[in-house]
Amino acid sequence: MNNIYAIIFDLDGVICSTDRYHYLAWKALADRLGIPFDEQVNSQLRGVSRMESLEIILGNHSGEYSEQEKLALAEKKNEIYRSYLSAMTPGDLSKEVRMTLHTLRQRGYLLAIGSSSKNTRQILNQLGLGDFFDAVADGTQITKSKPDPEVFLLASSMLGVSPENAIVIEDAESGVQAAKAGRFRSIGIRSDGNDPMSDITIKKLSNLTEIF
Ligand code: B16
Ligand code: MG
Repeated sequence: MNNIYAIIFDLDGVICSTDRYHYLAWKALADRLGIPFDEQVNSQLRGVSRMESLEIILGNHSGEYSEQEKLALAEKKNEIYRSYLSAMTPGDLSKEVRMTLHTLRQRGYLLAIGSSSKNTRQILNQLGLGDFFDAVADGTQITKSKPDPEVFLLASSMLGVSPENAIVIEDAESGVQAAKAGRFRSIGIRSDGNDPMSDITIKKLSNLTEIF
């Protein structure tokens, strides 16, 4: 692909399957609150910050909770989520992802993470990727989560590359919107191969080695 020097990866749902753990943790919280929660609601949470996710889940019930109670609920969800994370090891990094990352590095691309997650550093460390990426931009360093482009703009500036020379790899609609808002090209990962919003759609991460 022309003039691409850097590849910025989303984390949850692209590098690892922690999106499943987010689902299970939010589901446990919603069940306790007696609020309906399913995969359809969950799909709206991809790439969205923890507090914004809570607002989406609470929906019409949002006004029934004080700000302090909401912070406690988000903390409870994070506690459940982190209990899943604690069991992760380098063995949870799929061979496909490992091979793809190493091939792209060998081919000379700069590689970065752009994630809304405040748990990014822990996840990368547990997967054995703590020192791998050339830049890591995450939820601890930004004020606006996806679909705002802040996290991707931070990643590209850390790399010293302008948005037109970088591409974003995303599984979430909010992430593809964030890429567009930051004037990045984007590749969407969809198992059905159909993502009308991204510039290119691939079915699995290893397809990147056929593009770059
Ligand atoms: P945390 P990504 C996002 O990560 C997740 O997709 C989203 O579901 C989550 O709410 C958000 O991180 C915040 O995560 O609670 O760990 O700070 O997809 O941008 O890598
Ligand atoms: Mg994601």
